[in-house]
Amino acid sequence: MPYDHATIEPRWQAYWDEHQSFEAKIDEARPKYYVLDMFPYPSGSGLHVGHPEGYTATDIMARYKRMRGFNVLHPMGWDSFGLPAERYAMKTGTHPRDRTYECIDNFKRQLKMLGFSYDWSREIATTDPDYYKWTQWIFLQIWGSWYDAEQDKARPISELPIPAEVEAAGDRAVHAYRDEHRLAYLHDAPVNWCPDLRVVLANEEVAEQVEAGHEVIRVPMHQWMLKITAYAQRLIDDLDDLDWSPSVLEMQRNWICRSEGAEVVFELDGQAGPDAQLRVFTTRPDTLFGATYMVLAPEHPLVSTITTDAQRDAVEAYVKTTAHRTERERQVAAAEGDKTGVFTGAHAINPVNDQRIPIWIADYVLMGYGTGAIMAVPGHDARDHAFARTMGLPIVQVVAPATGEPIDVQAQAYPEPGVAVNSGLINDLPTAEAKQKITEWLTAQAKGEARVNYKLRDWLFSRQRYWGEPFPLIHKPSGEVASVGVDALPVELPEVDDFNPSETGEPPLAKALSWVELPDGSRRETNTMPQWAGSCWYYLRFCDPRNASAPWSSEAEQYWMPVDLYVGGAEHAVLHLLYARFWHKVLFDLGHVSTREPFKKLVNQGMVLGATYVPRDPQAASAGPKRVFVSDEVEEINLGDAVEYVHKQTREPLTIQWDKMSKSRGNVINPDEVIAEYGADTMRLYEMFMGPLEASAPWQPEGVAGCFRFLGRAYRLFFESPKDAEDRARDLGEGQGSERQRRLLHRTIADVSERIERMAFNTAISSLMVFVRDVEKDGETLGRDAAGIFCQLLAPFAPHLAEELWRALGNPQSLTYEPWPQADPALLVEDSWTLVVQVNGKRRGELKIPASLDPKQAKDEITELAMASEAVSRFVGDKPPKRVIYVPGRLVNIVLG
Ligand code: ANZ
Repeated sequence: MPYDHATIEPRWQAYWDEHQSFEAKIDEARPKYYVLDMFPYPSGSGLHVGHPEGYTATDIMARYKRMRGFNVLHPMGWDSFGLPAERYAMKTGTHPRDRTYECIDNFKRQLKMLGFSYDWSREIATTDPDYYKWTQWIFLQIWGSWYDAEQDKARPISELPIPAEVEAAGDRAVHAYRDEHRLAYLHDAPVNWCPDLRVVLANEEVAEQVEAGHEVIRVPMHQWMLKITAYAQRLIDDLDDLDWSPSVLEMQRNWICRSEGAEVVFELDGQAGPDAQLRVFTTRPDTLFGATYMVLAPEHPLVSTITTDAQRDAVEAYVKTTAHRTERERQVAAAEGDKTGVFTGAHAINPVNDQRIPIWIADYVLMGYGTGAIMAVPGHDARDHAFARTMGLPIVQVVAPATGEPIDVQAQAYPEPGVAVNSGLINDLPTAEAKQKITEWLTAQAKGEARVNYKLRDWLFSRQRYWGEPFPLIHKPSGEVASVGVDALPVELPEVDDFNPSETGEPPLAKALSWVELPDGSRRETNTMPQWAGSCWYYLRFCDPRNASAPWSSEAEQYWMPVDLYVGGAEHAVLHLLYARFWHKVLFDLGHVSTREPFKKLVNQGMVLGATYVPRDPQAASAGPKRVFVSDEVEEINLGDAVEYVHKQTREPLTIQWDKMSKSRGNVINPDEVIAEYGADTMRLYEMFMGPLEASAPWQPEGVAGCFRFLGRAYRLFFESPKDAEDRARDLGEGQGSERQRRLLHRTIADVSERIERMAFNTAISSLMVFVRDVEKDGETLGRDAAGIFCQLLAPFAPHLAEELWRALGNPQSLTYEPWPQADPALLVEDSWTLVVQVNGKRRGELKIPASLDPKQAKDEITELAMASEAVSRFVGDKPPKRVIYVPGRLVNIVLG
């Protein structure tokens, strides 16, 4: 009988379940290891082979660390709020909850089939009221705090100092003052509203709907915002202590994007008073003398007040058109040199030279960055240059290359640093010094100051959706916002029949009137939280998932946190990690968690790529509509050293192409099928053997079959099949076998251990493969102890088979907690002895002969090595030597004729 995964795997899965082998409990006596996967959104299509790549990697680490004596926490759960279930509800009327839990069951079944060593007793779903109760509780912590810039941390809002004049103005004023300072605040922020579909779209969804012919407009809506910008600098600084890949660290830094510069004050011409000022942020205050006009974002609050009557119609029309464009579209258009804008009719005074310069509005200036207004320096900024050329505005040179090389700023902007020219008090200064000097001057004149800006924006935290966490807030008749109180948590979602927003874009919850309207005339908040919310803190809940009185106990948090290893897709390199780090820092400031950062080490697994096929002939491929075939339509012809693909019916020659797996491309591999045919151990092994964990790699069926054959051969080292009978355990040898087998074994222990530590799993697997191959080649039966150690080494990768073989050796218990084997250093040194090589009696060199070649027994091999050595081949031609004299253990003398 061949290796029978179909009986072995369910048996061990049942065993682990029954014995709760992976249940984690706090144990101060053992070091802890917290290894976490990015938990999945349980989609309707189930798992594809891309998911288990990361999950197998973490499972290897979890199993390995347990054997190393660590107390391992390895949990799994569901990021189960989200749009697909809501869309499905709109289409079918099925409640998103029913659909979600159906999908969870399917995901769980699939994950269980793969034999991952999760502590399932800690399973959580973000949609469970027991879970989102605490998501709401954390929101209340954030809402209940302000950021103290002096202490550089969040503090309870009750500790916010209230200025005397606010205090004097009464309760309402105090209330309003607090609301302005909270880390969660209400703001009229524009959303992407699609009137046809009656949905608010996320930025990344806009393009798709516009292509489908739907109108999408930006409309202002009352939205909850989280003040993540208060944490910008800490979110940058604390990256230094993390063991994350340089590329992810870079992406985080770029997203937050710190820029240093100055804020400069321009007076409005012909007006006076503090309102008659225009503030701009610039990274190049040294170019102030070259500012020939100013630009406001169309949404800038000053636009309506400064616009002259003559320009009003044009300005209003322009403001209206830009409202239709998303910020992304505006940025893209600006980058492509598409410059539009309108003159407001107003002028400002340049503070360095009192020049009167025109004020324009244009949508390449964004309201959300800096001050929403710029001084335009067309000589040295490419965007301003393109705009000035289009609008016929003056261009002045104020920086020259330090090399003295001539430039023509009329033709092209010169954005590089250099030396200031035509710039009054900073003339001849290099850019860095010029910036500093002009900033000092501005500060002294009270016309500006040094300023740091971040691209990071506050986080738009509300969604007009049903399937999300309700906000635990109410709006009182007085207009004040209040917490429902911690005792009233969770605020559960109301039952509704209709999951569509109202025609005006009011969220679906607004229609559940009996839920919204409270007896005292207050109304519940009807937005829900974004899907990010639940994933911002699930790693904390896993520490103490059944705690009914707190989100986690400090004992559990202090024992398990931080996460030692976090593995997930690179698509979460920015937002999820940034949001989770932000929440973590707020919780840290308020004393709820004890670490500054949640995730110590982060690894992003690569993508698994799937195959589709396109015509090989480039002309056929480009003619007519694009033709792409999926593997079912294609026949593979094996040509020995190559393969060819042809269409099964038309016989057209095709070539293979690799893409990210996706249902729409038709290149998805279903893990259920792979497991049915080859088993979970093969699938796990193959996922890890495809290449380095962080690299993307194509899914190749031949590779899967190869891994299956390897496991079959490992099985054969333990079992023989007498004719027509059940498999029978082999009679194994003594101990760790011969010296040679021991050396092989200990080399394998050393290699596998070191490679697992580095998470170089593909090479760890190859060293297991080499072991099995060499044992087979030697023909020596495996020693009983060597066999046990092999099981242990195999266990992290192919745990079902490893348990089966371990049991066959007579061990009554699972090997989950067997101590990891240690390599004996003495057996790792390659022993050798020295052979002197002579030609015609003259010494010509020395050779290192491996200790495994016995000087007395291996005469033939040793003389052959000597003949092939460089020392000899230089003297010996094609002719065979006359005589070869071998003195065992000492020398070989080649006598030529
Ligand atoms: C004058 C200037 C001269 C600028 C020059 C650059 C080069 P970063 O580095 O990305 O922070 N800017 C400021 N606010 C803006 C807004 N809301 N929308 C569009 N552009 C804005 O960019 C800062 C620079 O981007 C600022 O420095 C400003 O242009 C522009 F030779 O001011 B600069």
